[in-house]
Parts: sequence; structure tokens; C-alpha cells
Amino acid sequence: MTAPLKYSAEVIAAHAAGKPVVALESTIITHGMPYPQNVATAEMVEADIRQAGAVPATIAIMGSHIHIGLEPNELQALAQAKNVAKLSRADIAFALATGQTGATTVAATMICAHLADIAVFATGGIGGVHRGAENTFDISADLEELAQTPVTVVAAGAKAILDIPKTMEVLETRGVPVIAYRQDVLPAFWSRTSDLPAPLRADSAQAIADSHAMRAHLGLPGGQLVANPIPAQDEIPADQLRPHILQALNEAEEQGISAKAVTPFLLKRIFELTKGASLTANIALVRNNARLAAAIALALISR
Ligand code: PSU
Ligand code: MN
Repeated sequence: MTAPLKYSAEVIAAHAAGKPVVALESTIITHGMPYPQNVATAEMVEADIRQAGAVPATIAIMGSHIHIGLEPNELQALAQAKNVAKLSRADIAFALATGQTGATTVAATMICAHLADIAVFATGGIGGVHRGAENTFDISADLEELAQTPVTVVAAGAKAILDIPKTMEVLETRGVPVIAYRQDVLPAFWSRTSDLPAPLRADSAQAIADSHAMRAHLGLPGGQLVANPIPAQDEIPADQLRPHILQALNEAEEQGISAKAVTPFLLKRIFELTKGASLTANIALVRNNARLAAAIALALISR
């Protein structure tokens, strides 16, 4: 039995023509942004990838199939559906076996992209080590996935809702290259810079593609995390966000939010507390990541 993959018409054509494909996750659509900005963003991000010369494949699980690329009506339906499951590595086989509709996290999207032979994936932010993880043990499965599945993931750094130094320690221990794009410090999602030095730096999409290919030659399992700074005109100063992040974290603790619910709760509260400013920046950085991911996918294919 092979994996139940279902390709969009556009991705089938891309494979036939030898065009590069960029994977996109769907949890950002269902659990990371409110309707209707979620679907508008998903459409813009797909358009950005096309304009950069690659083909987008938004990944989700519906009707006992892993969809590699969603048709426009499928994207609309997913973005508006209520009670969509958030699927990570632990959940995808069960969702397929039971016919549950689900959106894929970074971890699950990496697994599905690799099954479909897609090497590059663009998102906003990855999951990581949560603040207080020494008590809650809340560490995203995204980190383990980066350690074992050979997909290059383009994100804007980790969000300040996480414990970023601990997240970086786990990635180092698990052998995941973290490559900042065109700067020496790690970007911090809504801000271009942080206090942390980047472990690695690349100044071109080609360098990132070459490193991806070299890992395969060496037989190293796992992917790469590319940390791409948000465009300067879209960044929000860290000082401005800090009180809102702290308030959201306090509320999550008071309300006993745990497990899968933590990240969506924090994203929603920060959106509300910043009166939408966090979302505007989030949209800009995802689009920026999509353009870099397309360039990496093109560089990989023309090697
Ligand atoms: N971080 C963001 N935006 C997101 C997510 C994380 O800035 O939308 C989503 C991604 O799908 C990521 C998931 O894979 O949340 C991580 O969830 P958890 O922390 O439960 O592993
Ligand atoms: Mn978690």
C-alpha cells in the first residue's frame, strides 16, 4: 500500500514539467489566523510563489487523503470549516484512517511534503520550546521533525511566545542547522533582530540549496531551518509587543490552556491585544518567506 496522496492539478502539471514545488502548511490557515484574512493570505502566498517561478502545494488532510496542493474551492472550504483538527506527527495516520478533516502543522507538513518529494516548505513561525517547559514539558513536535525529515523550512525565526534560547539549544542538540538569511543574528519573527547570534548565515538561496543537497550526500537525516527576517517596513519593535505577549502568556496559565491549544490561544490573544497589528506583520513575513522558499526550490532544481 502506498501513502494516500492526492495532488492538485497544478502540482501534477508542475511535476510533469519539472517545475519546482514549494509546500505550505494549513494550520496557519485554520488555527493561526482569523477568517477571512486567513484565506486571503493563503491565496496571496500561493500567488507569490507562482510569481517567483515555482508552484505552491498547500497541504491538508481531507476525505482520507493527504492533499498535496488544494484546489481553490478546497482552500475556501478549509478556511471556513469549523472544528478542523490540528494534526501533528502523532495525528496524521489516525486522521486518514478515520476520515477526519485536519490541518497540518509544520511537523505534519514536513512529513507529507517529503512523501510527495517536495524539498522546500514556507511558513511563518515554527513551534518550539514553550516558556515554562521545565514544568510543562511543552516542546513542539516541530523540533523533532526538523531533526529527522529532510525538508528545508523557511520561517521568520521563532516567536517570543516561546523560550527562544531553549528552542535553539534543542535544535543544536538534535543536529538541525539554523541558517539566518543575510544577517548574523537570529530574526525574532515580528522583529528583524534578536539578541541571539545565528548559528549559521547564508547570503543566497543557492547556498541554502547547496547545503540541503550536501546533507543528502552525507546521508544526514533531518532538514534545515532557514530564519528569514521580516521586511524592514513591516517589523514591529519588540518593546511594543512585549506587554501583550506577557499578558497572553499569563491568561493562558490562568485559564489552564494546555497541549495543542496553547499556540493557537496565544496567537489569537496577541492578535486581539495588538488590534490586528500582529496579523499584518505576520502576513508580510509569510509572503517574504514564500518568495525565499521559491528561490531555494529553483536553485535546488537547477543544480
Ligand atoms: N507559530 C506561529 N504560527 C503558527 C504556528 C506556530 O507563529 O501558525 C502553528 C504551526 O502550524 C506550528 C504549530 O507547526 O503552530 C505548532 O504547534 P505546537 O506548538 O502545538 O506544536
Ligand atoms: Mn505543544
